Amino acid sequence: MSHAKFLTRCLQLANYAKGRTSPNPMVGAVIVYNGKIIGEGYHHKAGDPHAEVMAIESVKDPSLLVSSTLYCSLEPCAHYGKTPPCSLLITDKQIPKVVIGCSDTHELVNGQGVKHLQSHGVEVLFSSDPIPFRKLNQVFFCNKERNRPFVTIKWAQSFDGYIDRIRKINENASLISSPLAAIKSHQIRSEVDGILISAKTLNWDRPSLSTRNYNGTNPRPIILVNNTLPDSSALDHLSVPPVFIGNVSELEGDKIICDPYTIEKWLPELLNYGIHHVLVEGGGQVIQSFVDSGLVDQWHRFTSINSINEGVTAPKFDAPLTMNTLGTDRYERG
Ligand code: AOF
Ligand code: ZN
Repeated sequence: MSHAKFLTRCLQLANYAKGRTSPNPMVGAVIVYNGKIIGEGYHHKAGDPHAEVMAIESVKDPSLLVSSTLYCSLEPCAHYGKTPPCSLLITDKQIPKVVIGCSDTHELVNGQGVKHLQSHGVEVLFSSDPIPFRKLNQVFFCNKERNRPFVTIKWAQSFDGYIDRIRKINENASLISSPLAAIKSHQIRSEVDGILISAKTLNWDRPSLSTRNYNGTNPRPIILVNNTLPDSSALDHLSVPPVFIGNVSELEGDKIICDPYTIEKWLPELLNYGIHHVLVEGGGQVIQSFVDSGLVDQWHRFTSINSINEGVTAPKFDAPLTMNTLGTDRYERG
């Protein structure tokens, strides 16, 4: 019997709620009797029942549960949060076997779910490959295990390695990547909770930081203030009110007052603003300082076919070469 097949179905189910479960993980569960799926469920959003509950409730003939196997993409929880513990429901229903994609490293679960199941005589197996299950909830695991938001960096560079030409303030930024890359980059924006740029980039580029080329929610702008203060007219262009970071006591609005250069000190505080995943968009120095601090979890790079001969150098980033194309650009990610 193939555990992999049913665990893959759990991943598929979990993904139905992509982008809607934060701060909770995406989780899918299936119940199998005699090699056939008799129940399925997934966690729809924080506060709603967990995947295991949805799967158990979907079974038409509950008398089969005592002879079934429950597959779930994440270790069943063991704590009373917004909902009661799934591991307790599993033992109450006398389900004899559970197959798990990966452990839940939430401090209140972290092996306690498995312990409860095993101490009640449930046979517990783990997937031989936890990676796809860890990857599914990489933001959640980063938040729980590193106590900070997951960090993605993204930039477009010319063929000869520049992210911008040399320009005067109020001259429009050069469009380096192709229109398809613009759609892709707004999709990337739609998957994060916050976009971080420096006040200098804000003043120069006057971005809206919206997802207008893609159907998605606009993330919260995060403005890193070091020497330059943000212009109020540039702030007016933003589609959502920002959070300021730095020595910013005089600025109105949400703010984290700190030394902006010690990223690891203020980054965790973004979690208090519901920012679990942050996209660092620029400028180049800000991206580089995240790279240098070892705080990059994921990256996207668009490389154009055009050279611009001089300009602002792209972040130096040691990434393996892959060759994907998007429109006329090379698109690499990792
Ligand atoms: C599961 N199955 O489908 C999910 C789990 O506040 P609560 O009660 O919703 O608990 C949230 C925590 O439960 C979350 O941080 C994570 O550790 C776990 N999520 N567990 O057994 C699920 N979504
Ligand atoms: Zn649960």
